[in-house]
Amino acid sequence: MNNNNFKYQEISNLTKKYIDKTEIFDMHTHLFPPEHKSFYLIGLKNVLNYHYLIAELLTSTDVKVNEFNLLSENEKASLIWRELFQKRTPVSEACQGVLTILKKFSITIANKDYYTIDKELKDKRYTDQDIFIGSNVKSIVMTNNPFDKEEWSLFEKNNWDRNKYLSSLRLDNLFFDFENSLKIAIEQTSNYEDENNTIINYLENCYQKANPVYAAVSLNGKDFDNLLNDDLWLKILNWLESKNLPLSLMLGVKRGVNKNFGLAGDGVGEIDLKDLSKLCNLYQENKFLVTALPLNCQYELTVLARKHPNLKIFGFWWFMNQPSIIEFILKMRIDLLGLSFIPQHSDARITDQLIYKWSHFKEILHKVLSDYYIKLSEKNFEVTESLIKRDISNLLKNNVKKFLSLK
Ligand code: RAT
Ligand code: ZN
Repeated sequence: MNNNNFKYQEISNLTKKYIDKTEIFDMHTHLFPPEHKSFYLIGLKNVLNYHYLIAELLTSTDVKVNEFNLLSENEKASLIWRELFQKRTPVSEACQGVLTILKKFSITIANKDYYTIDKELKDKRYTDQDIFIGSNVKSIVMTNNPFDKEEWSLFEKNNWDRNKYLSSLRLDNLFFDFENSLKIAIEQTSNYEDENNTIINYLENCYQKANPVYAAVSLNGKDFDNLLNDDLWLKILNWLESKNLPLSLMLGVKRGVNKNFGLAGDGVGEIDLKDLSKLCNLYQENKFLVTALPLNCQYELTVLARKHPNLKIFGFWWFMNQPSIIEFILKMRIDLLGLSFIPQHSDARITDQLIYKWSHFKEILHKVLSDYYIKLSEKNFEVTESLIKRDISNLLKNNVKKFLSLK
């Protein structure tokens, strides 16, 4: 090995070392603590019943959605295993995720059916804490819907770890179910003012109970119009500013592209990012976390993040979370923004998924980041161990914590 090759190998090794070692702050998940029993999801049955896999099953096999819906959760998991992992080659990102999880638990799968594998995995008796440690995730942000009473009852309990499971206020219901949202707000607040102030008073109550680190909405173009022009949203944005809470915008979803598929039936919608720029200009004291679903708006979004200091890009959302897309867009983000964005979130719905969502991403981050360091080194810029450590800490936790004003 010549001197340069030796140096490059060292850079690659150090990059890997700190990517593996750095504790992650996962800023968007759908996870809940084990104490919130009916919402806590763990184990192979749930991993296989992931809506990404259900959509794949219903579009790549002869299984009919009506028949599928009649099955028990175990029967569904067994069918998904048979159809996608035994009869077909599990190359999709969602399928490979399942394999990564099983490998992490040293479970061999050849010629085994779902029930056998499930029993072997259950025998490991692992907890959420084991998964957090195994994937090096220190804390996660949940998605908490204040307009779902049963889900929200989590905040009536005090027996769970609030430092590990942080809260975010998910406000989608205000768009698609305003009447019921208002009803809940009226029920839960004592003195009724007008509609909009009642919602704000309720959000204030929720804030006191849950201590959220941001509020969030997923939007299509039409909803974005509302956000810009609606009186209620003007009030919400002012309230968020007063609390120093960012608003997370998950842009470009089209709900119910195939309504028969339920949760697995959402797709990609339209979004005009000129509206995002308008929002950032109109509300300069508000902070916006933004991720977008359409591939064709990623470049414009990255450019906007260079123009608006109150806009922070995060993660590879949903259909964007595929290795080929991640590698390409991650490089574009670095080329335009340096290392000043939030590169990933897991979107995990089942606790075990933290394992694969993060390990798959880390593999790409290692490859991409090492290449940048090698290029810098070729230009006589000294890439030291402490620099690598600092950058990776920023990418995996500090950038997001700083934007959320967390210690
Ligand atoms: O990626 C997903 O699991 C989607 O179903 C959505 O939950 C999305 O992440 C969202 O938060 O709306
Ligand atoms: Zn999500």
